[in-house]
Order: sequence, then C-alpha cells, then structure tokens
Amino acid sequence: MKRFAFMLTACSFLALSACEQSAQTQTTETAAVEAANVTLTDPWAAVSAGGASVAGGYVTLRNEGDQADRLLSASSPRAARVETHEMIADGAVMRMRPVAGIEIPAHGEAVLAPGGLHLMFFDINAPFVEDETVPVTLQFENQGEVEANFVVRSRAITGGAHEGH
Ligand SMILES: [Cu+2]
Repeated sequence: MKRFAFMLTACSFLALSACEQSAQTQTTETAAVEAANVTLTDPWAAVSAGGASVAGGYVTLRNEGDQADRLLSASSPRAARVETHEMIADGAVMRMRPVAGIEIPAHGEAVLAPGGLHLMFFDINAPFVEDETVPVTLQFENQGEVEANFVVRSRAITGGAHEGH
C-alpha cells in the first residue's frame, strides 16, 4: 500500500515537472530544475559469489542542485536490509564499515564504486545473477525516495580481501 501511494506521488510529481518545463521552455534555472536534482548513473550490483548472502551495489550520484543532498538509506525487496558502507584502510588491510549517510555536494557527485563507498545487500533472498536487475529504493534527505534498477554484473575488479563486497 505504501509503495502504491509512492508511485502515485511520483507520477503526479513527474507530471508537475513536465508542466513546469513546458510553461518555461526557455528558462533553465527555475523550479523545474529543483524537481530532480540527484541523478543516478550506471547503477549496478555485483554477482553474489558462491552462495554468499551478501552483495555490493554501486552507482554514481550526481547532484545538479544548489543544495547538498544526502543518501540516508536504501532498501530492496531482494535483501533483508541494505546498508551504506565505506572502505577504510586498517594498516595494509582494507575493511568496510557502515556510514550513517553519503553526502552529495551541490553541483557535485558521490561515487559508489568497488573499493570505496558502496551499498551492501544483506541476506539476499536469491543469488544475484548476471544481467538480472535488482530494484532498489534510495532515500535522500531532500530528494525523498528514488527508485532504481541495479543491473547485476560480474565484477571487473576483484577486491582481494573483500569477497562479495
Ligand atoms: Cu560492505
């Protein structure tokens, strides 16, 4: 029910921003721009390795707005929970730990990529198989909820000590 209500909201939101754009075709720095400040580029998730119950998710978050935004949390019907993580150097070893949120600076971007910031899917309900899509809902401080499909790929870079991350 909650999801359905959100879909309706998203639809009316899109319709509104389309109206604004057609009413102000020649102006660029207007309310229409504020409608969708954060854009997602290349959302993908890693193939889950050999029966692992976790998998990593990656995306570039670009903020075209004048205000910083923040990725607060994420969720997916494919995982019991999704956390935002970072990798930190602990001597010669890279470890990961949860972060409370991920800042996306005004007119800047946050890159979630192997070896750095990432989403972590926990207790996935089925293995992540190459070329399938995993629906994810991202919750932003200003932008609100954004839904995206993460395409599952085998990792180009292997993380050494970080199997599955
Ligand atoms: Cu992680």
